[in-house]
Amino acid sequence: MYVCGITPYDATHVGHANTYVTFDLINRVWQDAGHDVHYVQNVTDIDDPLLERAVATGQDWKAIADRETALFREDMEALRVLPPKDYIGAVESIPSVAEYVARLQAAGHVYAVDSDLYFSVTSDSTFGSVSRLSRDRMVELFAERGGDPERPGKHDPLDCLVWQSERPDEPAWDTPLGHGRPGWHIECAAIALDYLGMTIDVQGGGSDLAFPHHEMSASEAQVVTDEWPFARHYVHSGMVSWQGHKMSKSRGNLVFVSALRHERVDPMAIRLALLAHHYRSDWSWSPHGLEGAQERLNRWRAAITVAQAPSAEPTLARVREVLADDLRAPSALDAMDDWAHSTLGVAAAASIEAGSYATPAGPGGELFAAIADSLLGVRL
Ligand code: 5CA
Ligand code: ZN
Repeated sequence: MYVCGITPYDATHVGHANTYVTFDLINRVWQDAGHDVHYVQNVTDIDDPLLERAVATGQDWKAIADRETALFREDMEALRVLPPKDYIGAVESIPSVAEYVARLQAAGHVYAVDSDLYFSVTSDSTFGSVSRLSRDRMVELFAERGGDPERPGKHDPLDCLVWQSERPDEPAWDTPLGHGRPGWHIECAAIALDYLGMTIDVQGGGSDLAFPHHEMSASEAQVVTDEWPFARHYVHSGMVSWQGHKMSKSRGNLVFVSALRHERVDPMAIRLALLAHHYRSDWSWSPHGLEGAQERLNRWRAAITVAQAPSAEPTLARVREVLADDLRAPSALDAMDDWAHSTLGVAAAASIEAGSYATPAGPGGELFAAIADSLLGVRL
């Protein structure tokens, strides 16, 4: 599984967290089923937004990337997101990217516009099969999401940049392609090919990456290897909004995971607030949802301390069943609630204080805590 990582120019918000918790759930479900999961994630530690933030704040782009990447890893650890086996930066991948671009160029699939290099999307006869959008919609989204359909000299408006020659006051690396830096999509194609190879089971990210990012990466990988498909499944998690708009660093309507942690919000409550939504749905963050998640966490923690708790075996079977069915996390939480509810009784559940980690008092509680921990990533 290859999951697109952050561009580290600002802190991790709950939208990002929702995406990484989604893929963490896939990782956990696979591991629970006995698979040996090879999980790879990149970090886009050089790209336009990072350089723009550096200019705007007078900081060094590398210092921003290092700081925000470290904070992301801390946030993920707090949310109990299992780390990928390989966590790879764009900068360290530049020699490899340059090699793939050179191979594409030698085979006639890359051409120059001024001194920048572009990938011809028509060289992949299956181009468009990831996002399945109309051409008009593709052109529209390409312009919105970092592409340059209008640039003169391109053979097709959708052709994407694979190598950008050095610009004044911007970092550049010396490669056989010249002095410059990689385009975005080829970064993920190269890292996925280097660490996983063709064909991966899941290429993942938020739904805003379906086009152009995953479409372009897949085409580049397919053309350079002459194999198909790049991924068996493209899995896209829904967008989390706040104040009426998709949470985005460029708009600034953000709820940061680190800010919630500083307010002493239990990261396990944040995780439960995310898991209460099916991964493909778009939804709006709300303090109310977080309160509900904290109450649920309190109930579960209280329930495992009940000595005479019933067996949680049927709960385990149910949680496995609903997660195997299109990753229905909300139904998994319902199944957990049923056990907690019958263990506690409604009246007692209402009066539980927020607490820290609870200790199971019997075998029912022990199994319940183990399901929460290993399958859902929620430590009770
Ligand atoms: N570095 C690239 C991927 S190679 C990138 O898209 N970085 S990002 O920092 O902009 O986003 C990181 C991940 O969070 C992506 O999978 C993106 O789809 C997801 N994401 C961004 N905003 C939201 C949001 N509001 N809700 C849910 N997921 C989001
Ligand atoms: Zn990516």
